[in-house]
Amino acid sequence: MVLKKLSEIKKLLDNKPVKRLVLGAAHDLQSLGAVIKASNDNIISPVLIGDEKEIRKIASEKNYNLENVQIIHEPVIEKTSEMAVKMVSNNEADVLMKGNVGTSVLLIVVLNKEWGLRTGNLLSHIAVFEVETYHKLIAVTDVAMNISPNLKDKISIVNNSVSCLNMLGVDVPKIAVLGAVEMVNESMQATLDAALLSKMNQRDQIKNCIIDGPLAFDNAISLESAVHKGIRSEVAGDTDLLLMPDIEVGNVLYKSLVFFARAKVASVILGAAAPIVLTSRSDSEQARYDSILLAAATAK
Ligand code: COD
Repeated sequence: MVLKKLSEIKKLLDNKPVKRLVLGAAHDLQSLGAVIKASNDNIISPVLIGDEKEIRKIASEKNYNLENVQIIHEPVIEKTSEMAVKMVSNNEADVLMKGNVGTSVLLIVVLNKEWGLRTGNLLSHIAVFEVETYHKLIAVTDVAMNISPNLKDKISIVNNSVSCLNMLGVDVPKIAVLGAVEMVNESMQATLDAALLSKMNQRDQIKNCIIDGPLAFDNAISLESAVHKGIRSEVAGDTDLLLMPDIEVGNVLYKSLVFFARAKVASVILGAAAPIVLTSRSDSEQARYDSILLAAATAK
């Protein structure tokens, strides 16, 4: 199955149980809007943790109905992340969502050794884009969690992403490992990692996907561009997942797609005990709603 639009993820949730989502630091206009919409659409049943007065103020300004929404009053923002994470580790929630709190603040709480959401896997971020000029959804990783992944980390990031894409109906994802060039250059670590990942995939050390790299961005997404450069590749022009060299490149691509290309995006942290919706401050309410869809589709 090939999905072209993020809204199609909703179909994957038909006949599946409604997921319990906990939103920490819930006094956040856009997150609250997305959560209420997803609740009204029967995708999630939400629990909001935060300053109840603030939450109700936003809701009344926006005319949100909080009648069927559980609110846990906690005015100290720092405590809300801990409470939300503990709800997930106690199996009282299926999805964690970041509200009005910094990304690294929440991630540090998630990684707490005693009661955090570690599973022994590397946690990684995936962003799934709907770009008008591309023929299917395309995912990008890691643009928000792992700062400078090494080869071992990249293998884990690939495995996390493959499981996520499988749940979106992509059985054998095509993965382009990006570099600045498509030739191996011993001075560019990204090209060395890409070549190793491709060979490991050929030898079945990394399974259930087709990996090619190094590929430059243009050959990864355009067959014409690959042919023009004489590159023979099963992945070129039909990529499902772009594996980024590091967080800087990934984050710039993410923002370029959203702001220049007006792409829609859904994103989630994978590899933890439950999916984590971790949108950034500049993400729209729609992006937050689509991220909830993605998290619900990938939750156990
Ligand atoms: N998966 C599993 N465990 C991890 C991961 C991971 N991805 N990252 C760190 N850990 C574990 C380590 O094994 C260690 O036990 C502990 O957590 C601390 O590790 P450090 O010291 O390397 O990590 P921290 O605490 O300094 O930072 C972890 C963050 C995730 C907070 C850090 O990597 C970070 O700030 N990432 C970028 C977040 C960000 O600013 N994104 C914004 C983009 S919008």
